[in-house]
Amino acid sequence: MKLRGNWVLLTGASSGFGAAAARAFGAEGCHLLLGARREDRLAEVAQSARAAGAASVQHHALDVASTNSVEAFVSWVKTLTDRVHILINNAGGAHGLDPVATGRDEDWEAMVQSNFLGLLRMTRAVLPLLPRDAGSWILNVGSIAGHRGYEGGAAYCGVKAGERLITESLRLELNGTGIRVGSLDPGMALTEFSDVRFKGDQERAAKVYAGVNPLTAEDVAETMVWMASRPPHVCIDELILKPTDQAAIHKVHRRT
Ligand code: NDP
Ligand code: 8X3
Repeated sequence: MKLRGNWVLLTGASSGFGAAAARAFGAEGCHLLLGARREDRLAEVAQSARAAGAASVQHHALDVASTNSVEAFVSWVKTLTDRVHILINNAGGAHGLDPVATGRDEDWEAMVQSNFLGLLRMTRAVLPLLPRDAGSWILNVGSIAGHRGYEGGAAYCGVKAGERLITESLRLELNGTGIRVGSLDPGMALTEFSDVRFKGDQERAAKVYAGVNPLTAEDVAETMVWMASRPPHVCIDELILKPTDQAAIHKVHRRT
């Protein structure tokens, strides 16, 4: 289906997948509603999405870890449109790579708040705006970390596994409404993900991708557009997207 003229709401639009998705949906002629905490970055992304061909681009501060912020954001959305055809729940990320034995409350809480509760809060708030029987979408960003645990990943893997089950539960709850619900679960992708996980330690972040050809944010954004543009009777329930170099979460081919 053509996406031109659709209203697309993107969380976590200030960098990585969200920023690339703003440009990709913009190039399809969509109206864009962008949210994240860093408004200066949102303004830059908005400019590049306009240049890519978006029908309109608006942005507003959003912290998905706060119900008040989510409600304020959606009130703002309602001043611009009475419908959102595509909700992309992308905001989130990992904080730390500590084993459970030395894990920190603030890291765990940040991961639960953004990846898990943020997804629930945004979906609850936007659901009344999603058209019924019109091929609309709730597209959640999961991870291969939600399919398999790894050392140091307990909380992150846990919240991403939770994302898969929220997605499945929502699909059951919304059956018969025409609203599609799916999960896009990428593997290793070069974004600000590891900078955030390692709290700005860029050397440590760079090591994650050393000698590997990771996914790019654009690879992920292109896949979002492909999922969203399937005919209305087609729902991609779950899609795993990995770099060829990453055969499994632990099995990564490195050239160095
Ligand atoms: P980035 O760090 O580049 O982007 C994360 C985005 O999420 C930023 O726009 C950030 O904006 C936003 N965000 C984080 N917390 C909040 C919050 N509380 N409220 C609102 N926005 C928030 O990483 P990616 O683009 O890689 O990550 C996007 C999603 O993809 C995440 O859910 C991540 O877990 C997932 N993912 C990433 C993979 C990877 O290897 N890169 C692989 C698989 C999944 P701001 O800080 O301005 O609020
Ligand atoms: C990000 C992928 O493997 O770093 O979700 O957890 S991984």
